[in-house]
Amino acid sequence: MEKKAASRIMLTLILISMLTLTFNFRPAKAESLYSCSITITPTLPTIDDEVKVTVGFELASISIDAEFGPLRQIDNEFFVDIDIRIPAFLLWVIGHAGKTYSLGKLPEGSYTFNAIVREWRQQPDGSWLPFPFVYWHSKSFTVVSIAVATVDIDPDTLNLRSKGQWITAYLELPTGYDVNNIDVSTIRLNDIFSVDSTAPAQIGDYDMDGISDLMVKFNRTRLESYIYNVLSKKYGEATLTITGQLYDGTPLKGSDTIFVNYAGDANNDGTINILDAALISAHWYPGPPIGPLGYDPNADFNLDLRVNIADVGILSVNWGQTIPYTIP
Ligand SMILES: [Ca+2]
Ligand SMILES: [Ca+2]
Ligand SMILES: [Ca+2]
Ligand SMILES: [Ca+2]
Repeated sequence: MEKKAASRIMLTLILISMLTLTFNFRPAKAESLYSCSITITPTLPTIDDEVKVTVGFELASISIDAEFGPLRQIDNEFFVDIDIRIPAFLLWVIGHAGKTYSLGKLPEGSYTFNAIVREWRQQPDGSWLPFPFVYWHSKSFTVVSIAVATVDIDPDTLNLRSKGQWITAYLELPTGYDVNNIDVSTIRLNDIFSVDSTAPAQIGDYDMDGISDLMVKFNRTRLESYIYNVLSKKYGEATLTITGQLYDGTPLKGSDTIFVNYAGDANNDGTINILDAALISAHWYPGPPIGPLGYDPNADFNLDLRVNIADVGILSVNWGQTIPYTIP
């Protein structure tokens, strides 16, 4: 232990002893020795989020032991009773990571979480005395509503042959919300991709259903590389989620599912050609005829535990193409 830290602990020990003595004689003047932290996750919860509260205690930068009671709720207030024990000597402090309470999903509104703390202080003879007051630590937070957007991503199917600079998303908002109020700079696809600024967002009604929609575009090469390399999705459905905010801070969220086919590279050399076709034939399964090398998942592009005509079809869609390159 460093000298500085040791002297800090010594100083705290002396301080605790002094306060303990003070408390024994003049309880009304004594103050809490510990600090309490209450953390709400996520910081700005929506009606769609599970709200969690983490309560922890520290004494001279050391997490301290506590007995956490059950969660109680009265209207928009949550309460927990907590007993914390402060040993006579700081070196006896038992580390404790705190406790996380789940408040579940909550309706829109303002809430307060209250930690009601009773402090037990160990006396020099080893016995425990309850501090005559309870400490009340509170944290307020707000649960906001969410505008659930209808999202249509275009195209519906992506394969290695499909060309184009962008992937387009059309967003519609439920009654009571206006797509003109969407702050386009806050829009993200799968929390990562922002809207391609070289393609201006437009408001129209592309599906002619009478509900205005906002059209935004995302860089196609980057998104394809992400689906292939990060989501490791080579064949099948991929769900893409759009999030963002209205100018008044209301979050919006919506998803669409597209179909991707980037499969066909059975030998993982980056291109789809006759070598991959040869592997399908060599691993043809279950046959007849059974391929001489038996089943191999690398040749089973749709992962249905068969290597057959369906995999040939998947390969032929992407014939002659290269797989999406990695975006750093
Ligand atoms: Ca679609
Ligand atoms: Ca529309
Ligand atoms: Ca290949
Ligand atoms: Ca297959």
